[in-house]
Amino acid sequence: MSSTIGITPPSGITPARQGLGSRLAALAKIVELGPGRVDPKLLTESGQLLLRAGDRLKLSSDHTVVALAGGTGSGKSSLFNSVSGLDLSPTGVRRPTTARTHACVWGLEGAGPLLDWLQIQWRHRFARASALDKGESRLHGLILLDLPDHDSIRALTDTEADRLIQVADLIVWVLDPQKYADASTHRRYVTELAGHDAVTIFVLNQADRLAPEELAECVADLEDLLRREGVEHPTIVTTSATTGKGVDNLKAVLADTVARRRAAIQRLEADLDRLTRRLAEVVPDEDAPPPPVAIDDARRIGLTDALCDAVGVPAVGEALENVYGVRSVEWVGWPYARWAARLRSDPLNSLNLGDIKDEIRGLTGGAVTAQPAEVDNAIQALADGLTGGMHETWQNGVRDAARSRSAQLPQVLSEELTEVAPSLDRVPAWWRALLAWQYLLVLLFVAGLAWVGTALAYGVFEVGELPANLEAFGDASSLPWVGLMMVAVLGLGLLTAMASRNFVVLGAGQERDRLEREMRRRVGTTAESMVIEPVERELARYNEFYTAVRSVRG
Ligand SMILES: Nc1nc2c(ncn2[C@@H]2O[C@H](COP(=O)(O)OP(=O)(O)OP(=O)(O)O)[C@@H](O)[C@H]2O)c(=O)[nH]1
Ligand SMILES: [Mg+2]
Repeated sequence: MSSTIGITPPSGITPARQGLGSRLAALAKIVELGPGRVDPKLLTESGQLLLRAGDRLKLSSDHTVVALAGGTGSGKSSLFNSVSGLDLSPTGVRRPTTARTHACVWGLEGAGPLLDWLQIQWRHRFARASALDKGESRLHGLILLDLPDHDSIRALTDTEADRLIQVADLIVWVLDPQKYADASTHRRYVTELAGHDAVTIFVLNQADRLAPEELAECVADLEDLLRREGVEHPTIVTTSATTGKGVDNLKAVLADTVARRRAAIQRLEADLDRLTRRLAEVVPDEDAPPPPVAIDDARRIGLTDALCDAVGVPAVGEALENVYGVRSVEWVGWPYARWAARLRSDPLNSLNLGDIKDEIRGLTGGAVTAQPAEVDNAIQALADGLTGGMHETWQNGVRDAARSRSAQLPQVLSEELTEVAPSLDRVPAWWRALLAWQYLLVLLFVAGLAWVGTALAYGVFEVGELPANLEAFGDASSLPWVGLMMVAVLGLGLLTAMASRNFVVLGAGQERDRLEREMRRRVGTTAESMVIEPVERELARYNEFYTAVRSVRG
């Protein structure tokens, strides 16, 4: 007796067609964004599925394409004839018998383009005429395909069976008791179509060859085998094409599928699910934090800091501050101290200044050796901070984007910094004013000296007579006052020099700050265009991809 065992109604996950549409749109996005990041084979398969889905959804939704597949001699053609009630497809003992796919259509209207798409030859298309349809109206919309066997050594039939197994809405695996555990059926297709429970039926044909208890054993064994292959809820129907037992059960399952008109969508959904599982391997788990969309301020600052260090901005700033300090002595120092130092001809002083100037010119004059290794480290640190949780291929993508212009970066940075190189010979106006002031004081001192000389010569040693209008200069009593004035002048000069020192320190600090700020700004702008922007583009691409994978999951 034929029986229907383990029929599990396709689970309730039957999203509306719109759901499938948006999932397919997400898949299209993945195909667009995936190259270079996703296994090309997977992308090719995704592209093929998109094409197939596009085609199938455009064609008749009133028809359900059911393919009878299986090894040669299992009884596909016999079952095809038995279900259709006509002797349409030759059966035989010579293997393999069926070379080209035969199709029988219940309700031909509108099926033409679908049959064309399935590439069924005209002479192998059959229709159940309305006169013959009595009692068969429940199968209206069924397109039953009798495939060539899928394991034939003949490449032609093999390809055709393969092709139609890929595109049919529902696959009916026809197995016979001798070969149901056939590796080629199970390994090559069943494993690949695991997860397609809703659109796969297993028919154990030639049931008449077995005793009832043997049949039950066989079914249990097959069920076990299928579960092991990953088919969670196998639908198994036992039939005998020759006696007709169980064929009605098979028809009932087919009628149910045809009536719901969901097989086409369920098939595409199952294919999509399968792809999704593989695609999901390149994105983090659901509960992982979502990837960053943009680079936050702290990371931008971190990168700018690191690049500033790599090009030696603080060193340039410090050198500038030193040059400023050393040079200021020439202008705002106490002239007497300077002259005394010169007399001592302290070569170290001028050498130092020369060295510092050379250093600063070196740092800013194109020879800014923005240490490539340090630049690279800075970029690497940025990329590493962003890619936590990402799949390796996307981590590499972000890293590559960050490094995309790193070869030119040191050069561009040094060019930028050269433009803001400080003018080392610039003299602030207040330095000039102070110099003039100090020289004025020196003049006063010299005048005082002359006065003292004159007073001593004419007032004390009385070497002669001064003209009447210059008598005051020869008056010895003026000596203490003149002396006092000279001490005051010296003291004023010294005080001015000391006060200036503080202003010089302040000014040097300000100059350094101004220079460093400008350099940082330039480094920041360069980092923005050469590192941050490419990385953000890649992050945006990853985010789109990530969202698409989420959407394709449905
Ligand atoms: N006893 C018995 N024999 C069957 C049954 N179904 C098919 N056969 C026989 O098995 C042989 C092969 O049947 P086909 O229907 O040609 O098998 P097929 O799967 O179409 O084979 P290919 O076209 O070569 O792939 C024929 O001799 C059939 O008569 C069945 O249920 N019981
Ligand atoms: Mg056949």
